Amino acid sequence: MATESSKTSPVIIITGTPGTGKTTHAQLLADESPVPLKHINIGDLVKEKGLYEEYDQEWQSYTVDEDKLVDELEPIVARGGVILDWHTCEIFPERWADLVVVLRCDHTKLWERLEKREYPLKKIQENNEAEIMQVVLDEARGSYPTEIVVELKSEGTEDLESNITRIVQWINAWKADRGM
Ligand code: DAT
Repeated sequence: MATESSKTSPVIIITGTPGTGKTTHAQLLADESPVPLKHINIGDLVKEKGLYEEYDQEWQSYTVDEDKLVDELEPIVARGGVILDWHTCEIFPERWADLVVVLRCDHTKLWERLEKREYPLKKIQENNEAEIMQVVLDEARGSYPTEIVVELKSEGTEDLESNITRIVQWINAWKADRGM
């Protein structure tokens, strides 16, 4: 669990299989949040800061240097007020997170979204299978206390809007709990 500190804004992890809508949610949440929240797209950060070991041509993705990534994020996360947007969450220490949102999407819809991204077939298949097997949800449940892990459907704009409303309500309750 996140340690009590002088944080005035929470740390929210938004995770899910690639294509489930993490970045879309994180951007909208950063805009609509009642407290300042900085959206950190981990994939972009890894590229920008060179926090990887190599680029895997076959999978067209970076092999992340997890120690470097955690070291880079530690001081930022300690201040609070961030949304961490990544397709995996188990490397983030349990104490970091106040809320972990796991986005879910029907696999047919997910396949279409990943095809539009022009992912190699192998990568589409792997991600699709991971979504069906709820790999990210199990990982989140295995890494954080059950009460802070929330599974949300992300298939259409109505889901997006209701999810953001729900997270904003959660942020208001988080503030109220701290007398803010
Ligand atoms: P991720 O960051 O998880 O890889 P994304 O936010 O880039 O996913 O979304 C992938 C595509 O799917 C993008 O074109 C936006 C669309 N999308 C995602 N969630 C959606 C939702 N709830 N309603 C409508 N479109 C959505």
